[in-house]
Amino acid sequence: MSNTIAINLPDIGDFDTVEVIEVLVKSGQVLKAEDSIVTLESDKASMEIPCPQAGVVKEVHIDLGDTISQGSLLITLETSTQEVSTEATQEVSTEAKQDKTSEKTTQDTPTNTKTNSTQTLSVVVPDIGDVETVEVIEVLVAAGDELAAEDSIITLESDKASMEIPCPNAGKVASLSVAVGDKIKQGDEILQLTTQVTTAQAIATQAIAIQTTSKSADIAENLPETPKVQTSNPASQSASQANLQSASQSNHQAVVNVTPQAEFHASPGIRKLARELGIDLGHVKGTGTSGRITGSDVKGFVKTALTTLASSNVGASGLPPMPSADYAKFGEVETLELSRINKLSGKHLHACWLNIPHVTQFDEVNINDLEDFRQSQKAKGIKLTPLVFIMKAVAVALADNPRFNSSMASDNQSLVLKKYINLGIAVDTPNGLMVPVIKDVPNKSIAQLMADLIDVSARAREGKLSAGDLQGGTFTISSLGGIGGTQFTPIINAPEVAILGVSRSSVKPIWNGSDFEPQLMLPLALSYDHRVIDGAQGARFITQLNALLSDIRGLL
Ligand code: CAO
Repeated sequence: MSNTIAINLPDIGDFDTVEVIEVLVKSGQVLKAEDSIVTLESDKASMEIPCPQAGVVKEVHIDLGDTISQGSLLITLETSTQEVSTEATQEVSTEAKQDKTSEKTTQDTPTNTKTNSTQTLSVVVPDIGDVETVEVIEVLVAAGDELAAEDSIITLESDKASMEIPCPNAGKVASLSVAVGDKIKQGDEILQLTTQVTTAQAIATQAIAIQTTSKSADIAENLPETPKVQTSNPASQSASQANLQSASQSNHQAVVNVTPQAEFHASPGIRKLARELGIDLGHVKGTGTSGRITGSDVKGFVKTALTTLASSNVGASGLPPMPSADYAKFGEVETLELSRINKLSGKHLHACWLNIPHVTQFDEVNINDLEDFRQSQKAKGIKLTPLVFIMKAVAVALADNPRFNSSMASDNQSLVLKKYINLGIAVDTPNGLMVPVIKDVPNKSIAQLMADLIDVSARAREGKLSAGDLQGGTFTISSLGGIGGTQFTPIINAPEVAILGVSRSSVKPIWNGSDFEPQLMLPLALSYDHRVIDGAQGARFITQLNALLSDIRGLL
């Protein structure tokens, strides 16, 4: 025999009215006792209302956005008050197909399910996908624990992913069959669970059987994807151990297969958590009642994503890592530990190179006049290298082109223009590259700059630079002119936006309009951040440098 009962909103505490923010059931849907019917939200909290009894939803009486209060009719539920029997199955099944002529509506409260007896069930490992055996890395329950359906019981880990296994039923843990470190597979027993067998639960089993035999289209549409339950002995009086094992397995299959991407059920708290973590819940498989997404599902999703990322062929930068090789296979090798400076500067240079869209603009400067002047000073015992003239020229060009003396604001939406000009000078030291900063360059003479350069480069090589010597730069010059090479592309020293590379000058035949003349040409390479500096601005900057260095009278 079956009844149609009304499920009303129970006492919800201090709230007079609450809003329906999610309807979790549909007409024809099979519910177990405690399955959530609706999510409600007041200005202070949100809550899910569970169904007090198992059965099949006959009609849903609420809609999204409804404002309801204690006693409001939520759903009508077809259920049975009889002991489960084959006849009962037939009877309810017939009613389900026949448009229900003899309905009896009774009021119900969340506490009126009847307890008949207890039974001990074996909870086993469900279908866990492609993996053969997995390791138990966490046992989340102990003998004697009272569990709600869907409480996580163990965490399993394969080489690809980790997953929490939910308990298919509510009950008390009678004994544990696994321990941390065990290797287990699908079908292995996890624990023994003592459950209360209620009339409602027995009916739920029957209801699944009814759905299986019914040809009704609207009921078929709501069939849970639990083929193993459907094919297991549906007419038995109480759920056998085999049935529950199947239920557990198919429950997991439902988790894998059922939830459509666009439709998912999750409480506001879980939705908020997902928003904070930037997770699209459409990709998370729900393991809660009716496929609801639980906190464990979200955590599991994140864990799996991180594990997959870590085990995938992708480095932290998002780039594929370089393959490692066994160099010793081909001959003798020696391993040389990188210096602390190598490690630090390497990390910084890598970040700069990856983060900044670099453009390098080249030019050659005729420095015949500069060289004549330099040699004349040398003859007087005054040492001046080309670099100090370059520093002076750069300071003038920076003053005229403030974008080159700027940094991108941290939100990448504006530029911080610096009203001071401090030049970082790359210095080659036995321990690696260092970049001391020579401050206030526009206000220093060529001679003073030379003295500063000698001082900082000496201290850099002796490891005697202070933290202050390395800070406050606005633009960097890297000069390899004393060593050699024709050109190179310097890496911008972020947060600066440009850098000048200087290579070794050499005498070249330059066409003067009628003849080739030997001229001393100095190669320059200007790398700039293309987010900050346009190509035309880069070309103008290097052209101005060229003019200043070709005719040094403006610098002296
Ligand atoms: N073309 C031709 N000759 C040059 C030159 C150039 N562009 N630049 C310097 N020289 C000459 C100098 O005039 C000097 O010769 P004289 O004694 O006859 O005048 C000689 O080369 C050596 O100069 P220097 O290198 O000692 O002095 P500097 O002022 O040019 O440079 C410093 C100083 C500290 C920048 C330099 O010693 C240095 O360490 N350079 C390496 C920078 C570096 O490693 N950059 C790469 C960074 S990215 O890895």
